[in-house]
Amino acid sequence: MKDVSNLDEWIKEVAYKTRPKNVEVITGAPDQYARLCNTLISHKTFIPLNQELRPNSFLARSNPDDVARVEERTFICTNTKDEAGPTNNWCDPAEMRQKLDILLDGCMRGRTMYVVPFCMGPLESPHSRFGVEITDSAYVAVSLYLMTRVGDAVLKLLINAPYFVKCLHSVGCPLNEGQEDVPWPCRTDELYISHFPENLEVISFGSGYGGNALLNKKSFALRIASWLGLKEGWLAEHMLLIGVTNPQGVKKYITASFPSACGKTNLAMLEPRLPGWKVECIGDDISWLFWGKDGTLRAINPEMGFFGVAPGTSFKTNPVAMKTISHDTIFTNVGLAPSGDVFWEGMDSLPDSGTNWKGEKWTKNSSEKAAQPNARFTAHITQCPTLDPLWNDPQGVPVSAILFGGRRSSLIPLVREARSWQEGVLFGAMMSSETTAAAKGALGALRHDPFAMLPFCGYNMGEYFGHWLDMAKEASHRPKNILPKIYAVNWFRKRADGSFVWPGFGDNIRVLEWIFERLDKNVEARESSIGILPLKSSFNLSGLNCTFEELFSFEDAEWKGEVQNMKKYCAQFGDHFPKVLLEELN
Ligand code: OXD
Ligand code: MN
Repeated sequence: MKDVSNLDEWIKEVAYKTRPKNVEVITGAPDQYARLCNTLISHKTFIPLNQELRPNSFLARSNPDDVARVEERTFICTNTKDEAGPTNNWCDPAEMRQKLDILLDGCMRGRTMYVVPFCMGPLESPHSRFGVEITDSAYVAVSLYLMTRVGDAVLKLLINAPYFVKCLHSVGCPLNEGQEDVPWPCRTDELYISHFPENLEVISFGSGYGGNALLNKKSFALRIASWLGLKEGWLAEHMLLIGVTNPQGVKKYITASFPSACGKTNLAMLEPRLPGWKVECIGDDISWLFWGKDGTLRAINPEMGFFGVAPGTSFKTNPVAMKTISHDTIFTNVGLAPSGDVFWEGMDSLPDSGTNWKGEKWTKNSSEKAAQPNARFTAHITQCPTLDPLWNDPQGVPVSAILFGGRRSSLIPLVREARSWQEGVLFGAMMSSETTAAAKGALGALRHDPFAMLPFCGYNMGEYFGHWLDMAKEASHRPKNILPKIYAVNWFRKRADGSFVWPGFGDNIRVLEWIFERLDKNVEARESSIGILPLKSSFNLSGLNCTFEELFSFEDAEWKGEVQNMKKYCAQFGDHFPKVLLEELN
């Protein structure tokens, strides 16, 4: 009962401080979801879409300043700066609490405070973890309905859980008596996304955007969970999770880690362009990896929905996503067609005119984009037509291969295999990628993004590398001493004229085909200074408009530059950087 009183006390404490007009607990009932959507329509946050074309779906337009994750306002408030490490913004927890205390004082006045009990992972799984988000945003509450397991069923289990993560969110815009609300309240001038790992607590103030406000996702399932994983011996990763079946009917599970907006959703929903292959989806963004009773490394998707990037999604690039979002979907910051349906750049066909994401008139000759480049769709995982039968299995699925990738226009070959777990960890640590619209800031700038976790690691990244290495030590004590094989991939090499060499999307199955063959020891390969590479004779490029050399050739001298660069990067971690990784790099 300790935790119930804890929860009760916390809810009362937050309500006393923030002074909402009323408090509503999310039960998980469909009629509550429908009522909240109606509330959002009446506040003009939601525009209902054409019921015939896009049933039970809505368009939300954010404040134009609140469209992406804000990394410079994201803080890891560990007791010491060293625990947060050099790649996180650190703030002393007491100092941060003092600042937030002032901002939170009365911040929910005139609004409803929603209390959302949620479970990350299958209910009844020993690998799942619980949280409660308190928020004054109905948009956040309904998004959590689609993204996460919420409500009474969760609350019953949460009561007996050893702990839960406290997630407090406010848009920071109290309403005076009689004051009319705006469709998208936010305070981007006073933004704080603050994490207190030692207290299992997140406080987010000022933004309504998904990555800053849906605290179950990046804040809990990556930042706090990575910290929990370090303490408890598991991994919380920015990874998709798929089941891949070859034409002979052999199935393997694969995870892949790419930075934000680099194709995780597309790979998770891949429709193979090779006959006889099947890819089934468990998750498109986050995986939790742990040791199964049988000694294999296993994974679950802690989430239960997609929060995907809309622009670029089409029946050509990702038909499975298009089917997933054909109904019961919340769209944020896309265009609105005269038909009452949504549209965005890169869709199969665009209307001649419509309304852009800011609610302004748009025509196909407009210089401005119809959709904000980080426009999103939010939909429940069960709407995915290629959902894997084991998506909700409490024991997770065994992982055979782990892929690390980034957006690199040169140097990095299409695929290579690590000779050992240690070299694989180095592949992850050396990831760098050209930046995308998922976070506020410059686009296309090359930055180190180890394991695609740069904005999401809740503790010192040097220690995180060590934790990955330790997973292999752990494996040696298990009944089956097997670890997944690790691969580095890059779909984004460009030619001198700026065109992509690799067709990507459904043809990425060719890379998975080679990985399958390698896992089954069916194919020879070539050792090189940067890992194991395919032989030209055994990599399937038939029917494609690119050459093996364009995809795989590299200059040792250029790679030396990459290594030097990495050495400089490692230096910032000081003693926290594992020595064995440095040896591996040398
Ligand atoms: C996301 C992100 O929203 O990585 O998944 O930014
Ligand atoms: Mn992501």
